[in-house]
Amino acid sequence: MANRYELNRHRFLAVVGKSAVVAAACQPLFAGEPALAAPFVRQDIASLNAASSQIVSYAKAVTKMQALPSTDPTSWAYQAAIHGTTMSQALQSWNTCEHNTEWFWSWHRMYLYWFERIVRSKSGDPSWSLPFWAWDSPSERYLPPMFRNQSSSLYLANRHPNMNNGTGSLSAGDVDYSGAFATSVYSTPGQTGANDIFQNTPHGNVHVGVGGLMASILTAAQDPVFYLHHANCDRLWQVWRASYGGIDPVGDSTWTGKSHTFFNEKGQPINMNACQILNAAQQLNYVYQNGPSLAQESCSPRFVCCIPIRRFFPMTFPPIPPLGDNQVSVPIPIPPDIREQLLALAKNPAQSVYLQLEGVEAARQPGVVWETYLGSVATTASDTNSPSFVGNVVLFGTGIRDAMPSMFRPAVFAFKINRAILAALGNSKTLVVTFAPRGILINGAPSHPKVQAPVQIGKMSIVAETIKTP
Ligand SMILES: [Cu+2]
Repeated sequence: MANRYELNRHRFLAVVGKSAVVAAACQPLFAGEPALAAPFVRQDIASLNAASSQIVSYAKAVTKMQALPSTDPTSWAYQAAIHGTTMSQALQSWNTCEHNTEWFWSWHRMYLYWFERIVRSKSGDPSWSLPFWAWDSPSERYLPPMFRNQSSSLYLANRHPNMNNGTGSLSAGDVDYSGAFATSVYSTPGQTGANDIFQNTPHGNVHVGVGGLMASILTAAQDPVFYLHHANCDRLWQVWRASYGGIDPVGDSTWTGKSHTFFNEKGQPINMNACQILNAAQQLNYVYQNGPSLAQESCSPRFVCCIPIRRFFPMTFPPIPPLGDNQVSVPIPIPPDIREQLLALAKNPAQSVYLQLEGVEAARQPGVVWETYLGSVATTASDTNSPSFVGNVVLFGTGIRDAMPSMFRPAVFAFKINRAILAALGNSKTLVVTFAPRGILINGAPSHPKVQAPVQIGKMSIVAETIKTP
């Protein structure tokens, strides 16, 4: 089984320039296949309806795949088990999803690519492409209606009932990817890269918000909407790259060298590495509707790695009570000299100051997320637009004891707090961290479902990080 939880093997991978050269290692997968037609366009689900061929063909393929035995690599059960499964057998590639590793974005791109080819084949629709659920758009926070139609194979009873009945929606804070996109660094050991932060918010929040099977890594990929959620995560990877000049962290031999195994539409195993998927349009022959156009990226070893300079502030942090049904606020006294340093660092765009939480875990999926605020006083109202909102404590890929117990490791969160420090510390000698549990929005208002399992936070710290490039 792949060692998918190699926390210590995260690399510092930075976006460093725009001199794209297509290296020999980045040949399209299609070499030897007939010449490619125009790329497939993955469409926004909001531009489709129940009669669209993308929806009709998907539903048809799901039905066909669900009828196949779980030992068939092209079956619904087998495909879902590649991500995670509660079944006790260990067939090839089962339980190999990458979460809270540097391969999160790259592994899921490969996974969707082969899934899409299998669906195209099973549906008999050669033009089929996987739609994406653009939950980041304010008009798409509800579960897409085609997935709520009980007579469709795209419906699944095992979801949050309000998501299924159309009254439940994700909140703006659930899908706020500004924290992840604030950095041009791909992945770091302290989990401060875009790939790292994105896995929690928005990615994890959408899993928890849809609820039911989607809320556990062992069962998430059994929900047909999983693949549309991840298509949006994949699209946002492109958006992030485009926002920093269109290039990617390549050349790191650990990241590019790791091989993952999937199956093609004939059920044959295919090995892939990150060099083969970096350029979706050129190598995988798909683009996103209204997606950013990207410079081609190569896997040449030209990337400049960077040295993280991390500095922990010696302060006394009070113990954090377990996070349960009630809001928890923790005051942190800030010594005068550290206060001056933090204010100076927070103003410096080259410095990132993080509130770091380590050893975060729960016995099972809590079923809520904790909006996290940092201010001069405890936060009393949910306002994820306020400068004191720093992120969400959300458990999905790590930190849940009953999901993959043999592979368990606690979750780590790094919330960038530059803005919050400037807003809070000017007139205060204390910073107050507030954890406020929130469910999805129901009829537009925050809900407060019972927390299914309290969350323990082992350690809190404040750390400043500079990325030094040679
Ligand atoms: Cu996911």
